[in-house]
Amino acid sequence: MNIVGLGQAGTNIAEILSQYPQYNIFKIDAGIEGDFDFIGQYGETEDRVKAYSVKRQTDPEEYEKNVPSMKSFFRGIKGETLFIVGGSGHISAMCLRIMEQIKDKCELSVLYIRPDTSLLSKNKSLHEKATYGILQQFARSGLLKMLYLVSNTNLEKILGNVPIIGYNSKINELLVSTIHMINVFKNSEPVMGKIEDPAEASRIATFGISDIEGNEEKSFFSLDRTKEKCYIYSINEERLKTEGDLRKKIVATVKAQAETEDMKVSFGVFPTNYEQDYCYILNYTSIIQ
Ligand SMILES: Nc1nc2c(ncn2[C@@H]2O[C@H](COP(=O)(O)OP(=O)(O)OP(=O)(O)O)[C@@H](O)[C@H]2O)c(=O)[nH]1
Ligand SMILES: [Mg+2]
Repeated sequence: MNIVGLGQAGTNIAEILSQYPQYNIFKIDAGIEGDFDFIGQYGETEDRVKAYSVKRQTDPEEYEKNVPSMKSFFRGIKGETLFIVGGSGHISAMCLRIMEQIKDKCELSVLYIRPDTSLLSKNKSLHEKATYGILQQFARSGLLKMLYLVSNTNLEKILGNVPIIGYNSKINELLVSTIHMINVFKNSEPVMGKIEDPAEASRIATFGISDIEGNEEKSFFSLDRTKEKCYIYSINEERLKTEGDLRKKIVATVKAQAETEDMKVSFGVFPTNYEQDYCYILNYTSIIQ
């Protein structure tokens, strides 16, 4: 899977994902690793991690006007690609023009990091709203396979108190471990259930986590009108073999959701060697947020 990270939020998250061998990483930002136009391959992970330093501009309009041809940077890119961008950053104005250069070669999804909008200046807030709106239109019209929305405010709430120094890395770690585990399980065989693909029209999504009992679902974005849901249970293999009531618990959670909220629900149960059990959740809707 390819990961394209744009701007500070995008490149930070891409960097954490680079620890896993499953991903080819493309980082794009102003002034990363020197001021060359094209840095090329570097670092321990060599050919899996590439970085592109773009010229710093003073406003979003200039970034949008000055998108270089990135043909050689993206050479050979194909298949599933996740484009990660933080809203409100000036450089995010490049995102559509960059996506245009790769959309015919790969299956493109976007992970949109929504900043705490109450902290933004008026200009940044307008810019953020525009990007947020356009990406949703793109998703709705089928130009994106999926638009994943994630809110920094929600991530912070899930973690509880997050210190100022290391704030971004803390919330990024929660996000990255969730995305990565979901990817791993999507490519594994469940011992029970099946991860269903969402309907064609459901192209706006978010992630969530919960305990195995399904007591409290914590969503990475407060999605309005979730239409489809998938529960991905990551459970210690020994417990899967020995605990008689696990099956009942899982079926009860899934049924309760399907009945009370009238939505399509699927689930998959996956054995792991981890001591701690988790439930990861995918929420989908077709409704513009
Ligand atoms: N989750 C997360 N959010 C971040 C991170 N870094 C920045 N953000 C948020 O993303 C928003 C966009 O900021 P940046 O990513 O710094 O901006 P940029 O994309 O580099 O764009 P410029 O304005 O051109 O520097 C900010 O409001 C931050 O709250 C990060 O590592 N993780
Ligand atoms: Mg920046």
